[in-house]
Amino acid sequence: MSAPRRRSDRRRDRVLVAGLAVAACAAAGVPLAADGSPGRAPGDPEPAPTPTWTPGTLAYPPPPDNPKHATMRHVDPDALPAAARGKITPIADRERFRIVRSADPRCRNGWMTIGMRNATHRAVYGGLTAEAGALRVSRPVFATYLPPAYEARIQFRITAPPEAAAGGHRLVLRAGKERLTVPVALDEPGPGEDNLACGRPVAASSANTSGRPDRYPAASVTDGNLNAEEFGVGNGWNDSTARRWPDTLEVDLGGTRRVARVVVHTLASNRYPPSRYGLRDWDVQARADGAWTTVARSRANTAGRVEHSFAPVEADALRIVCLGSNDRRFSRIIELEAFGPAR
Ligand SMILES: [Ca+2]
Repeated sequence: MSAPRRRSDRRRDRVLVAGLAVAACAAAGVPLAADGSPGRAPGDPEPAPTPTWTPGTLAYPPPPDNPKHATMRHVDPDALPAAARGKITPIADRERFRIVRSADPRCRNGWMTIGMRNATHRAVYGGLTAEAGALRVSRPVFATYLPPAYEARIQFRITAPPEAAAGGHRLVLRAGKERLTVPVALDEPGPGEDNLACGRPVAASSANTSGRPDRYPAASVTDGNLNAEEFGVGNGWNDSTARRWPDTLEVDLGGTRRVARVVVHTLASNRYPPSRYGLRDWDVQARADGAWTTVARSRANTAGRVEHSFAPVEADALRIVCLGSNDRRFSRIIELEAFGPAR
């Protein structure tokens, strides 16, 4: 029976493993990864980045000049359909896609996850292209190192410019020698489908700047951008009163509107999962004749997106009264959407 290992031995082993992983990544040309468990919460002062490696997942910290963010994960080649084996293929998280022609052009867009899969036996530097004709894509080219039996995914936005005609469009993804076509429907908004909060002015009880006023702007919660990977670089609000609640975020609807549904998107990125950094407890309130009424509540939330449906109310403003977050420190909201009744 071996003697108990001393703490200094265990620490030495951990340093050795971390050093080997960093060296292996550097040798392979892999961007070094965040471990998904930063000691610093969003809103705290920026520390020097600490590269680490988590087996099975590579999360790319967003560098200042490229806030887009990729997730890499292992796939079992034997579990893939026969047509995908031995190839580099484009992938998408849905077979068809729909965009609503909202009144505000900022919200004439939709999000999906796209990427590519390497089901060959060799590492490649893979390239994915995306094009959608009259529609705009947030990322026409995505290139990354891709080990064998890995896939890389990114959040991806398709936007309909004002001149794009309603009707059927298509998104074409190409990677390796393969092509994937995703039908995209561009529809006029039906009842309850136009986002009443889109582009409307926002007022927050406090706003965290962490030295830069454009890091966590409250106005970004109505800009139509749902990409939480851009949190800290301009998309998403973070209050400035650590460990103190309530915090409030208020959207002026610009006149009395009939509201029956509110969707709250809290922080939910690869690096900052909602179960650890997202908003946990809040009330949704609607203002009529200057008085606020609570129309919905969330308690003990751990999801990134929460949809509240309630009996329709007439309101000229909405606010989220934030009562707690999963890290017990800050309130964080990426986007707030509001819709009228469906009929
Ligand atoms: Ca936003």
